Amino acid sequence: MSTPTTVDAVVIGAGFSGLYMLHRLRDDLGLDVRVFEATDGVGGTWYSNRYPGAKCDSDAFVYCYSFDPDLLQEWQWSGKYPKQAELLGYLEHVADRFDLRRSIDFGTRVVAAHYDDPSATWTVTTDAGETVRARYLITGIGHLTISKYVPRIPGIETFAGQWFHTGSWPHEGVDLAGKRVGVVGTGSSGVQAIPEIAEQAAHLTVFQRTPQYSIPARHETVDEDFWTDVKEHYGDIFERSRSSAGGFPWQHNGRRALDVTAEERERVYQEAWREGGIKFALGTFRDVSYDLEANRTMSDFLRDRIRETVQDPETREKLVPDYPFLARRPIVDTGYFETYNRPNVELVDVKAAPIEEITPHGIRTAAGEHELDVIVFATGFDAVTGPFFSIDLRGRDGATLTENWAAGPRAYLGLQTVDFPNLFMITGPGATLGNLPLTIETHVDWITECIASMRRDGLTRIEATAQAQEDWSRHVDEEAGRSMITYADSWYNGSNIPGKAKAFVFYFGHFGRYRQTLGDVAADGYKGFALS
Ligand code: NA7
Repeated sequence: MSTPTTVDAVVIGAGFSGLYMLHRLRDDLGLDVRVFEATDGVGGTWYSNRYPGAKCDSDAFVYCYSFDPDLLQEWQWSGKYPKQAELLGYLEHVADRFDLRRSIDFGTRVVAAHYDDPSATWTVTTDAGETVRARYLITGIGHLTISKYVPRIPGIETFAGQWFHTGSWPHEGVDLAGKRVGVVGTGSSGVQAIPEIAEQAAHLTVFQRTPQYSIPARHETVDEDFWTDVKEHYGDIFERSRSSAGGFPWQHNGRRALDVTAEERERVYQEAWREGGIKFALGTFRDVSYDLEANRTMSDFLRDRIRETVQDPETREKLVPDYPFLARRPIVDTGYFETYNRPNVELVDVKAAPIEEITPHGIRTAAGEHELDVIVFATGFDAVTGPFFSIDLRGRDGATLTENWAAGPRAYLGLQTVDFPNLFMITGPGATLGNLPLTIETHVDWITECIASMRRDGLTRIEATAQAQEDWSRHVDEEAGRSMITYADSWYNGSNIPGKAKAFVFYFGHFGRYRQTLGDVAADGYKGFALS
């Protein structure tokens, strides 16, 4: 073990969060910052998720940094929803443009971080055996990437073919030509991967537990005029996004679905459907996100689109969800439902006949065996808590997050958690989700201002108070309770992982108002935080 070096701040992760945090602390505050990144490159989620079809499913023109007007002008996206390689290229460009790589240790995983109260510092240990002491520890570890989830299906070790998780797809790709491929899981990753795998493989079997709603991306529908307009109005676009409900530059139309005629509803939904993308979920009637009856009109519209797309009656009915749209994360696709019309694609309902084991030849469900050469687990992640629990984090008096979060993760404003002074979490539990780069910028800017103000005032320690954390967590639960999220299980409430505590991991309230709250808290002398 080396003698610890001392810096002002350690940042974990070099994705959207870590890169911007580094830039602000190092280049704006002049702090000494070390960034540790477990992989060999920048990009975080966009470095790791390389499965066929991996794409952005927020509109790229706002799924990017907004902090530098020149960066906004110089970068050109290929369309609405670029593929992973393009997003990775963007983040690599940002790293080079702001000379960030020189402060990042790549291929270096933080294995432990222990807090020392008398000195109000963190001692961080890496898998290279280095120890670094820092006043501030900031996590930019993402919600998902580190903690891939592969279900424990008996017999997996006997499988004679190859298997992969979508989140750790080999960089050199996988040759699926002529192969019989099985995809387990139909979340965002599965829905993106399935159409591309179907084109490459000889045969594709999709093992679906829960059917999904999905909105066509229509990646190609933006033209040169669109980009000219966007670039002229970027200032206004981000202004609107910052005060919007979900971090996007559009709002609902101000009307209630149940106040208009069925014809008018159909017209509005058809128009949004033709435009495609995530805007469909946020940009029509105001009440579809909180009123079950209003929501039903939108859910029915989407069910009709599935039924009119999928030709085989049996497959079609398996694909129609029975829970409300927006009860799970909205999915955006390119040719997902159409894929089930291909002769080489078969849908297996594993809710009706669960997977029982993996054999040397494939997957056996209660209804029979499916022979496979390759299995793709698009089975998601142990979200939010998984990445934190992968590090031996110890707060005051040796407190651990595993114990503190046994009933579900809790954090004040999604930024700090009790017993862990000077640990800032970029988009930690209880933060908004929405258009993530904007949430990330919001957090990074807030943390930067907070650290700058502490330094001005000669303060060395900041920690969320138990009361503030408790109040915020109650508010998180209330907002979730008002939304559609309560009507289905998913990684949003921890229920995708067997045995995991069921708790809402994000704040589903209004993004603009959340930003306002953060600003008010800071203006009010960091209300809810104890500073010393
Ligand atoms: P998700 O959205 O968590 O989806 C995982 C999928 O895997 C989902 O369809 C699950 O079915 C399915 N799953 C999980 N375990 C099993 C077992 N044991 N058997 C069969 N099927 C299973 O992960 P993604 O990677 O697609 O997306 C995660 C986020 O990444 C996404 O929301 C975006 O923010 C980007 P279930 O629906 O639980 O019945």
